[in-house]
Amino acid sequence: MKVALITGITGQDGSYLAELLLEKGYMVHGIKRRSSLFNTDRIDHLYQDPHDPDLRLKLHYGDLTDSMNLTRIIQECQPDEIYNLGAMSHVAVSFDTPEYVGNVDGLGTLRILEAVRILGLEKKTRIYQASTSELFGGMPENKNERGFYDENSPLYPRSPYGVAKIYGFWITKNYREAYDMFACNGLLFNHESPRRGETFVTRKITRAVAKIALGLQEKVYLGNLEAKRDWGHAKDYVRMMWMILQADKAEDWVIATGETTTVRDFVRMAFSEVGIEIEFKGEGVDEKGCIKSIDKEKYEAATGMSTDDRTTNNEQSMIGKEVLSVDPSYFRPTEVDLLIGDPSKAKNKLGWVPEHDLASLVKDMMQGDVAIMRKDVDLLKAGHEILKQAE
Ligand code: NDP
Ligand code: GDR
Repeated sequence: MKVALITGITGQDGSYLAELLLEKGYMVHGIKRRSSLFNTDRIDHLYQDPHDPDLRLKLHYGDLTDSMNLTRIIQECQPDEIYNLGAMSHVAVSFDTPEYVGNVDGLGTLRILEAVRILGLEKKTRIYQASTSELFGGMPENKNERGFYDENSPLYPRSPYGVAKIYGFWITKNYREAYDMFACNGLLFNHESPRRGETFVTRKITRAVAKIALGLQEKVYLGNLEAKRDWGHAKDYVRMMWMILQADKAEDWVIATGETTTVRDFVRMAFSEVGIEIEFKGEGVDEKGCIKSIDKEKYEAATGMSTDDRTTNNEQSMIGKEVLSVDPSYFRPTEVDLLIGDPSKAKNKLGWVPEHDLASLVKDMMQGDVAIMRKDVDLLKAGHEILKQAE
């Protein structure tokens, strides 16, 4: 039985990757952080009793800032494959915690590589490093002649997160060259899912749209609506992580859809899933999103409610309603304006065929969030209070 170790198993990608590896028959070890509350929501459906003699998923307490802990876990598991997905992964938050992000996302990668080397596992253990399209920084002059970022594009990170991840990228490459280790970078462009963290822009939008549609929230505040991202589905991307470690040769790979979309258009698509057409008025920080029209049939099919059942407003009061404003506090000190990746190498050499496009991703996320928010509607109707959460 192949053995895998996943750092960041409690995150979006870690949870989908654990599912995939269990399906493939792996023994899966995962590192979770100690937290004052349970933090395993995304993998609770995979939980196995540690006393089960056929146990195939084992969680270890650990942290990427603790090399002794990492070395001990790797020694204990003797993994064939390590997927280093653990990170402080929020670009905006990295401006608030630059030292921490350097320690976890940069030095954390070194700690994994060095542990494998110290334990003499260089020839046994293959390592996947979660690198990122943030390394390209969206610099227009660095795109290839076809207008994409690819494996040969120059790197120019634009945040403490990007700078920490560029250390992770280069130290992975260096250990591959210096010690002949099978260590690969996946330069993955943004990938989302119903399990995406609630403060990343796509999930923030789909949650807010579901709440606005059901009458649980008045409006959403966003930052830069002009930013363009190449958004794929996390399920397709974790399959690539696995394929990268099954390749004949250790290399670095760009994984992307090859299409780019503005945050504004993502908002339009999300509202459209619940039959609501949005129009944008004004410019810059004064830009607003208002409800232009409602397709009642589509609304009812998507929400399972009539527009008149909404908790706060009925259809008439919805038309013209301002549901989106720009809040400059979400702007970043330096922004990555546009990302678009060229996945040709992965498609041609590894035969990667993604199953989702942006439309099916938005549908999947909206269905997930409408289902969650419907439970809140039921709670309210039964006279209970629902909790407000920070964004
Ligand atoms: P998430 O933020 O959802 O998950 C991050 C994981 O890392 C969580 O399990 C988190 O634990 C864990 N973690 C955070 N800090 C530490 C630490 N100090 N020690 C150990 N574990 C830690 O990220 P994603 O799943 O979206 O991304 C996975 C990886 O891929 C990350 O490295 C990210 O930077 C990178 N990436 C992501 C992309 C995307 O679009 N999703 C694109 C390109 C790269 P906890 O649950 O306790 O917080
Ligand atoms: P990103 O993702 O920074 O690309 O990093 P995020 O969803 O946070 O931002 C995407 C773009 O949307 C703009 N934006 C907002 N972003 C957030 N979070 N909240 C808002 O209210 C908002 N309004 C506009 C941002 O300015 C940005 O341009 C993600 C993470 O998963 C990284 O870990 C990963 O490496 C990269 O994707 C690829």
